[in-house]
Amino acid sequence: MALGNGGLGRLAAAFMDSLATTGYPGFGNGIRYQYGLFKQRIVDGYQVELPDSWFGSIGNVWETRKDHNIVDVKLFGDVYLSADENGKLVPVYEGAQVLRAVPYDVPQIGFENDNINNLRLWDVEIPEEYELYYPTLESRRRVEDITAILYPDDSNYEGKQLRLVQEYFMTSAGLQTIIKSYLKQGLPLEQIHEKVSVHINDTHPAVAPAEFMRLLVDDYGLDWSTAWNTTVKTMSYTNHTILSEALEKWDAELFKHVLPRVYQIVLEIDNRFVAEMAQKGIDSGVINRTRIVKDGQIHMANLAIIGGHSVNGVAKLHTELLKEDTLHDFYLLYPEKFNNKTNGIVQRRWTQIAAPELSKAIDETIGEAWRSDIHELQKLKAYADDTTVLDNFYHVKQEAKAKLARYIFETTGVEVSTEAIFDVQVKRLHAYKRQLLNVLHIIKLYLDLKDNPDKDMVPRVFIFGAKAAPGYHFAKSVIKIINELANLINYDDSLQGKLKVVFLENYNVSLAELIIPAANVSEQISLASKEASGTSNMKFMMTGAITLATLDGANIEIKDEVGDDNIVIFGMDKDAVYAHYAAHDYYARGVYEANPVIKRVVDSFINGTIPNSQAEGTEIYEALITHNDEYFLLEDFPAYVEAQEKIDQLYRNRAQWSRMSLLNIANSDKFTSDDTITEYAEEIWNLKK
Ligand code: OAK
Repeated sequence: MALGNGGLGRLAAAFMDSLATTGYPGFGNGIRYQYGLFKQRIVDGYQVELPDSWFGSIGNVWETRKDHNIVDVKLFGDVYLSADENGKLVPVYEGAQVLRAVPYDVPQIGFENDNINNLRLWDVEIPEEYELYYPTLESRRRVEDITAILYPDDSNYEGKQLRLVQEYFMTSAGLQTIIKSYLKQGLPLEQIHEKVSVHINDTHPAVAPAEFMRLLVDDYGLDWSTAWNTTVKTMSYTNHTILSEALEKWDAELFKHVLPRVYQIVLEIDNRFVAEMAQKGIDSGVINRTRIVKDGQIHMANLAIIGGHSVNGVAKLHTELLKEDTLHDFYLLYPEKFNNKTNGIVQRRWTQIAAPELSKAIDETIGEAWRSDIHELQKLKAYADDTTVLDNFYHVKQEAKAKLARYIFETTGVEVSTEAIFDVQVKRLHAYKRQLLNVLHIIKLYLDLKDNPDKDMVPRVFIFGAKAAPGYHFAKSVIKIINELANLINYDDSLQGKLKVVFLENYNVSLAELIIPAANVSEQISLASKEASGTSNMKFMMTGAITLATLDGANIEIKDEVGDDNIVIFGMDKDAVYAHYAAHDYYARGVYEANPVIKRVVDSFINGTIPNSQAEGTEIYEALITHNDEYFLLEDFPAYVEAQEKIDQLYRNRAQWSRMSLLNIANSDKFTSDDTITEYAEEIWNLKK
């Protein structure tokens, strides 16, 4: 089910799997989108988006509709406060739209245990008693739109009303169900935090603390401070990005229009927060930067942090950056709330399912115990100098490469040799991830080979997979350039097959299962500080690719595990990047003019070297030179070229490369999501198996 965009969604899937496997009672809530993330086709080098009608003709055989768990969700209308018979002010809600939230449950099955957890996907329907309010097809369609389609933006935020409705619809339905099921145990509502934890996975469900307050106060009659106390103890929040363009901020007028009662509650939370902080003598600048409602906007991350007891980042560096920069003011107010939970991956999917031959080779070397206890992989270290074992693993990789080579030929018509280095960058297309840096290097290799066809290099196949958000113009231009570069290079006989470029359309989890085990090089080249964690980096490591990386996200922790000799690191670190921000001293045109190699590579975007891409080439040239290269590609370029030359040299020594590869696999156990989820359960949720 493509019910997510990129790393954030796949991580949620991993956590659901790990919760069931480690035996924790953990349940997911999501939206039963009719259409998941778009299917990508490449036509004339351009991305074309097609609908992902994943229900097909047979529907989803794994789901069960649960009519007895239907709840209603109210939107729009007017709310005013009126005194009841005891003089207590109660909200009166008039003219609201009432929608039915219908749950479809999808079992989440643990690995070789008897645990089944539940992923509840919410669909929307018009309640029978309100049918008359929807006399036209158009009015019915507006309701259906709520669960029609997943927004295809990754790490980017669009302030669209329908999106707010989607977020609230799912969050309210989920929270109502949680309260009802808790109350069935006959326990007092004000102690719900002792039995229940609600985790806010990025800010998309960050309306949760306010909605929980509404339910506790309005629907169940708790007084404000009792309700607030239990809300904060129930809620916790994970931040998945430091990019400011991804932080959700709703226009206050829009929010008030869609959720009039929740808006009042948000205002009350905000007022009380400001009063409490002022009373504690907190600096007014800090209060202003951390409050929820300001400048006509509702800051959702602020609501999640104030309304919960825990805030975590998803890799060590990311959490440090949250504390010292992005969320620094909050860190001053609530240091005890901050903690790190480095991401992980489901080893079962990325070894046993995606890499069966590799899994068999591991069995033959250390036995089968690693299949249920991934930490057994460490035993592979003992074979780092065993030539028979290294040879076996080498052939397993060759087999995976052959499988991918066949797929490449069938889908693109391009022939690639398995003797070449398979150099892979697969992830969402985003400027900060710097696919363009990879492209600059490919152009350099191409120009070098044109100058000197006898250049001594190990043949290289550069493999890309990436979806661009449909409205992200620059990202789409990069896709077009990659495809045109591929056309230029793949059919030029003078290159003697030393260079190939392949863009595989419709990158998704299934394709990842084919591509990742076949990779020799894992490109993790985001600008230091920008990639919160990354998780494909872990999947590549676990299947024996060598990581070529900047010191960003979880790359740093991968380096710590494998050691400097078994990874290739290059480029600016986070301090160098921040130093440029502080000094405002980066000048891309200067770098370009001072370095003839860079100049030649960058000029090839505008001088006709890459055919059929004049507009895209100009856009990229301008991003780099006129708009001052926001992600410092040009400064990192020489170090990247050097790192790539190191890869070339290392690969020539098959024994050494195989040793590095084996040590990567052996140390990858650190990144199992089973352990990540155990840390969430023990340190944040206080959850028992
Ligand atoms: C998407 C939309 C809004 C905010 C964050 C994202 C997102 O996908 N973040 C990604 O989360 C992954 C899981 O934690 C991380 O590995 C990626 O680095 C991060 O970009």
